[in-house]
Amino acid sequence: MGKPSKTKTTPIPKVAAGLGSLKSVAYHIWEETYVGRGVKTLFKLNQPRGFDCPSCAWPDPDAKDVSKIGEYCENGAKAVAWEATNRKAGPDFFKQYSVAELFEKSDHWLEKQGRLTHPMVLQKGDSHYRPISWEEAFDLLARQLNGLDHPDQALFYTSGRTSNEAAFLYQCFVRQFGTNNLPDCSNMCHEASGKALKETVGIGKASVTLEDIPKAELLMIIGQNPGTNAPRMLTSLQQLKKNGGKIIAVNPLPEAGFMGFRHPQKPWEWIGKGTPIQDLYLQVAINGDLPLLKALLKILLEEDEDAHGQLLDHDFIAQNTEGFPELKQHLKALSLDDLITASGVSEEKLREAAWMIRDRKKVIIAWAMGVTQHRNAEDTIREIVNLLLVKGAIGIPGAGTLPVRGHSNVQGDRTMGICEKMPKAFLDKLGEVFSFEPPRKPGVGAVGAVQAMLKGEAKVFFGMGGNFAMAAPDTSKVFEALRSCELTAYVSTKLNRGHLVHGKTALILPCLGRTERDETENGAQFVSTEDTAGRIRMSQGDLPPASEHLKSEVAIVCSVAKTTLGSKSSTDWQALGANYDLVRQKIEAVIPGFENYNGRVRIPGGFYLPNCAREGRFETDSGKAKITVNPLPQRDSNAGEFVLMTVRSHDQFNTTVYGLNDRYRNISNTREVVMMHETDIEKIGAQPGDKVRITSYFKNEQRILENFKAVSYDIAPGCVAVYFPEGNVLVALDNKSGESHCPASKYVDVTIEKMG
Ligand SMILES: Nc1nc2c(c(=O)[nH]1)N[C@H]1C(S)=C(S)[C@@H](COP(=O)(O)OP(=O)(O)OC[C@H]3O[C@@H](n4cnc5c(=O)[nH]c(N)nc54)[C@H](O)[C@@H]3O)O[C@H]1N2
Ligand SMILES: Nc1nc2c(c(=O)[nH]1)N[C@H]1C(S)=C(S)[C@@H](COP(=O)(O)OP(=O)(O)OC[C@H]3O[C@@H](n4cnc5c(=O)[nH]c(N)nc54)[C@H](O)[C@@H]3O)O[C@H]1N2
Ligand SMILES: [Mo]
Repeated sequence: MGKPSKTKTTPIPKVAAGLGSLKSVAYHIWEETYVGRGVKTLFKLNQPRGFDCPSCAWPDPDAKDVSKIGEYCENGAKAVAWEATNRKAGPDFFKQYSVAELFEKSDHWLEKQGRLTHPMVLQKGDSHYRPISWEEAFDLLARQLNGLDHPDQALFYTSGRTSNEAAFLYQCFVRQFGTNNLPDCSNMCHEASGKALKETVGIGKASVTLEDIPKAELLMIIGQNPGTNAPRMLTSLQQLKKNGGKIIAVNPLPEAGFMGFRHPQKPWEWIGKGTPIQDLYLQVAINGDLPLLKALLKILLEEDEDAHGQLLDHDFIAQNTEGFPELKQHLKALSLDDLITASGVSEEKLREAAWMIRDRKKVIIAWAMGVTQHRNAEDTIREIVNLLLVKGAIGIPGAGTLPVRGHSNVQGDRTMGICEKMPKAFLDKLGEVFSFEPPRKPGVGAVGAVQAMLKGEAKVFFGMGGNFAMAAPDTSKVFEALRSCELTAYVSTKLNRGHLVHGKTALILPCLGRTERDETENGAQFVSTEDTAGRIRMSQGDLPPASEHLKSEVAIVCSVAKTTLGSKSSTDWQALGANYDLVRQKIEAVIPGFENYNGRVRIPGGFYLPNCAREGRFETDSGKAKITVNPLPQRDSNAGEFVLMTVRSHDQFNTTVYGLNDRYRNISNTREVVMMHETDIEKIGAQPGDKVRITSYFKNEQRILENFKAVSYDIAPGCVAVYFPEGNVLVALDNKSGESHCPASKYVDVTIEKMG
C-alpha cells in the first residue's frame, strides 16, 4: 500500500427543487420538444381534466387545491417531455441500424432516438427490424400463441404505466387464453408491502390519504428518496412541517430532498435555505432497519412499563390487535446493545427517535425500495406495522401506513387483476361476468418468469410496456432467458434493450402515450388510474399522437384477444375497444369498490376505493390486526466485506436514463460510479476517482462489474451504492425475499478492489 491517501468527500446539495429544478425542466422540454408541445402539455398535467402524470404514483391534490398550471415537479416534467418528444424512430431508422449495431448503443442513446411510430417485426434470422401491418402482427402473435403446447408456455409481463382499462382487459384476455402467468414490475417493487400489510392489517395498500399527511405529528421515512422519486411528496412534507409536525429520515444516504426544499412553483422560495425537511436523520446500515425498529420498540416498551402503561395505546392493543404479549416477550429477550450495533445508528440518536415517537400519537411511516428490496423485506414491514399498532396509530386521521408506490399506475394494475395469483373470489367473479372458466393454477412472477424461460418451460414473452431485460435482476441470465424464446413482443412507446435482446422472432407494437389523444369511432376516450393512496382518477391526453399508426394499449389488447381467442371467446372485444365506458362497466361488475365507476370517475378529483385499515377495521382471518414476532436477519458467513445497494439517480425513470448527472448527489457526467465511505476507499488502498472492480457473491456464484469509479460519499461505512439498472449484473436471480420473491437489489454482498 502507498502512503495514506487524502480523500475528498463529495458534498451533497443541502436543498432540493427550487431554481435548479426549473432550469432542468426547461432544458428537457427544449431538448425534446423545442418548447411548444412540451409547455402546452405541462399545463394539462395533473389537472382535474388533464392526464395523470406518467412519472410516479404520488397522489394529486384535490381539484380545489390545484393551481391553474396543475401540479408538477421536475421529474414529472421530464417524463412528459420524454414522451412528448418530436424525435421519431420509424422504419428509416430501423433500416439504417441493424439489431446488432443498436445493441452496442447505450440505453440512454436508444431511448433518445424518440417515439416508435410503426409496428415492426424481426423475422427469424433477419438482421434488421422491418415494418409490418397491424393485421399481420396480430396474426403472427396469434399463430405463435396458439401453436404452444400449453398456455403456460407464454408469459405476459406488465409495467406499471398501463391504465386500469387496458390492464383489466389484458388480464382478462390472458386468463381466457388459459394462464395466470402475469408477472409485473410490482414483483420487483412493492410486492412485499402488499403481502405483509394484507396479512397484518387486512389490506395491502396505504392506509393514509394525501389529506392525512399535513395532519401527522410525526412522519418516519424509511428507505425512500422522495426528492428524486416522488418530488411532489415534498409539498406534503412541507405542509406537515408548517403545522408543527416532525420528520425522521432513515437512510444509509443523507438524501438532498430531506435537507431542504424550495417549492418549484413558488418563486418566493427559490432563494434561501428552503424548508428544512428532516428533524432527525438516522444513518442506518443497509438492511439495519429491522434491528433499528426492534430497538425503538424495545425502548418504547421499557419506558411504557416505567410509566405504568401510560405511553402506549393499551386500549387499542386490547381491542384491535393480537400478538402483543409475544412481541413483548421476544423484545425482552433481545439485547439492546446488539440491536443498536446491527442498526449502525448510535444509541443517542436511537433514543432521540424513540422519544419523538413516544411523545406523539399521530404517526405515519412511509417506505419504499430501501425496505422492500431485501431478503427479509416482509419481516421489516411487519415490524413497521408493530410500531404503528402499539401506538394505536392506524385507522385514525393523520396516522398509518404509507408504502409509496413507484409507477404511476402500478397499484391500479394490481387492483385490476395483474397478478400471478389473484384470490379465488376475483377469479370466480371474472369467470362469471365473462362466461369462462379461469385457470386456477398460480402463474409465475418476475423471477419465476426468468427461471421458466431458462428451463425452456416458457417460449413466448409478451411485454405490456416496461423494459424487462434491464429491470429484472441478473442481467446475463435474463438475456439468456429472453434469447431462448420463440417470440418476444412488446407494446412500447420507445426503443429499449428489450427489443434488442430478442427471441427467434420479435415484434414491436407501438402505442399511444398518456399525453396523447385517444379517439375511436365513438369519439374521444379517457382512461383511469389509481394512486398510492387508493384514489381513482380519470386521465385524458390532449396531444396529437406521435404517429398516425399508433394504437392505444386498450385497442392493442382487444385486437390481440380477438385474433388469438377467435370463437373460443364470447367477449365482444371490438365493442370494448371502441368504448371505454363499457370496459369500466365490466370492471364495476367484477371488482368491489367500483360502484357507479363511469359516474364517479368523471367527478373532478375522482373517488377513493374502500380501505378497511383506514376505517379502523382489520379484515384479517381473525378480524384483528396482527402484532408479529419477526426474526432478525442473519449475515452470510461467506459474505464479502461490503453490502451494495442499487439506487436511482435524479436523472432517470427506472431503466430510462434522461441524462448522466445526479444533481442531488453532486455526481456528474457518468453513471459508472460506486459511492463509498472515505474510510472504505482507504481500506481498499484506493483514492477517490480510482477505477475499481466489484465482485458480488451469492451462494457459490460470483458476478463482476469492472471499471467503476470510486466516489467518496457520506454513506454508512461498510455500505456502497451503484446505480440501477447498471448494478443488475451483480444481483443474483435467487437473491430475493423469502416470501414474495422480490429481488434483493438493495442487498448484494460484494468485495471491491482497485484495478491495476
Ligand atoms: N424520477 C423518478 N421517479 C420515480 C422513479 C424513477 O426512477 N425516477 N421510479 C419509480 C418507481 S417504479 C419506484 S418503485 C419509486 C422508487 O423510489 P425509491 O424507493 O425512493 O427509489 P430508490 O432510488 O431505489 O431509493 C431507495 C432509497 O432507499 C435507500 N436505501 C437503500 N437500502 C436501504 C436500506 O437497507 N435501508 C434504508 N432505510 N434505506 C435504504 C437508498 O439510499 C435510497 O434513498 O420511484 C418511482 N418514481
Ligand atoms: N437493481 C435494481 N433493479 C430494479 C430496481 C432497483 O431499484 N434496483 N427497481 C425495480 C422496480 S421498483 C421496478 S418498478 C422495475 C421497473 O421495471 P419496468 O417497469 O419494466 O421498467 P421501466 O424502465 O419503467 O420501463 C420503461 C419502458 O416502458 C415503455 N413505456 C413507457 N411509457 C409507456 C406507456 O405509456 N405504455 C407502454 N406500453 N410502454 C411504455 C418504454 O418503452 C420504456 O422503454 O425495475 C425493478 N428493477
Ligand atoms: Mo417500482
